[in-house]
Amino acid sequence: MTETISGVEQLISSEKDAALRKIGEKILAEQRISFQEGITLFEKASLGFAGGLANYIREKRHGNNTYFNRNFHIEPTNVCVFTCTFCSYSRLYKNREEGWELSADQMMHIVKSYDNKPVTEVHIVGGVHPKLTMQFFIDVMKRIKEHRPELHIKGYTAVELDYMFRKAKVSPEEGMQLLKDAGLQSLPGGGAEIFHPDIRSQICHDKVDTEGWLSIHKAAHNLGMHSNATMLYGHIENYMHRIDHMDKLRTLQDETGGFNTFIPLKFRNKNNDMSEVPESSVVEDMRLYAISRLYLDNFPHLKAYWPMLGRQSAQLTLSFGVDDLDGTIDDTTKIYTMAGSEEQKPALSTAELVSLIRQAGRHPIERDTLYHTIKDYGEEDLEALSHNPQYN
Ligand code: V47
Ligand code: SF4
Repeated sequence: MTETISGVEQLISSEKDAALRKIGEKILAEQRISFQEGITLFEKASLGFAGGLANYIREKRHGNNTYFNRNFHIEPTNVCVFTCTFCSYSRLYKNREEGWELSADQMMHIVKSYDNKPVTEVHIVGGVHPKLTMQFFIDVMKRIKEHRPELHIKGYTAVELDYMFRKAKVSPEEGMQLLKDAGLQSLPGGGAEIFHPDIRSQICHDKVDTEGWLSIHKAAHNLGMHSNATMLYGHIENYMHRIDHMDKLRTLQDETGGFNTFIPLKFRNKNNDMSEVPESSVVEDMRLYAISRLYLDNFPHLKAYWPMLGRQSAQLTLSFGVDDLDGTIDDTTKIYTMAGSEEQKPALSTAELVSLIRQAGRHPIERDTLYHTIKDYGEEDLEALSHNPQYN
């Protein structure tokens, strides 16, 4: 498991391709790789080569530590004005009787159902309902904060925010300040998909564009908030589109330093308008994680979202650059279940998540949203943990 410097030197020197050897040497020397070198990695690097380098970087930054948090999700609605072709989850407003819409009281009911549980974060993300206003979400967040002030609110993708801000006729800067004042603390990474216009115009032509997505995250960063960034991969994009996406994120991160985590999201093809597009192989998934770790040299963390990848693939990613497995999630998240993930009931207790990380030879650390350590589970007795109701 542990990637030693001599092991990586050997990996690089035994590589037959000169361009890859050069990239390997740059990475070893902590030099940034170029756009073209990112593409070369996708075109030529074997899983072993990309993975070995990514694991070296991952261990240099985080050692054996693997982070997770204890969170729960609220999906206020799956009614959505947009028509992303990959989405299995949303229902148009005209078909809203097939979907769901939670009232503020129903959202508070979910929050209160966690009253005696040691969760640290609520993740709020959903469709873009034409009747839910910014004021509605401001009121809900104020109620959450009144009820449980220490609960970190990570909420609303740039897609939801862009729509809210436009309807409320406020700029991203003004809107973000209002939401921050109401209790919003960080942004999830959704809605990024693929930034390149050739792909964006085909898979999500009507929602926030690339500039809009980036400017909303920039506005949040400028207010001292942190955010994540995703990339929906493994459909009709090519290697250049992937690197273009990461390059835009790397550039903004150089400017603001506000991103915590990059989260590649594997396209799942059930029940959507892209069902004819085959899903990527596990080998391609792992190469993608590894190359992301190498390209995004200024992102502190790389996350595998286990409800979408499945538990075994998520364990495997821990050897390909990933240092974070998101959280303990109950079965309240529907977005991947509906898109065909293996995880039809995505719920893992803390004891199960700790055990999954330990089985992969890593050291589990419970973190808060901003990656402060809450508890080190390296030496914890798993048997005792699995019988303790606080961890189940
Ligand atoms: O933007 C939709 C993706 C995202 C499919 O920040 C799909 O911690 C695969 O934002 N196949 C929303 N993916 C989810 C999201 C998120 C998830 C986990 C963690 C965080 C975080 C954020 O879900 C969308 C889209 O890219 N998605 N449909 C699909 N068929
Ligand atoms: Fe709406 Fe998000 Fe689905 Fe697109 S991915 S249709 S924005 S819920």
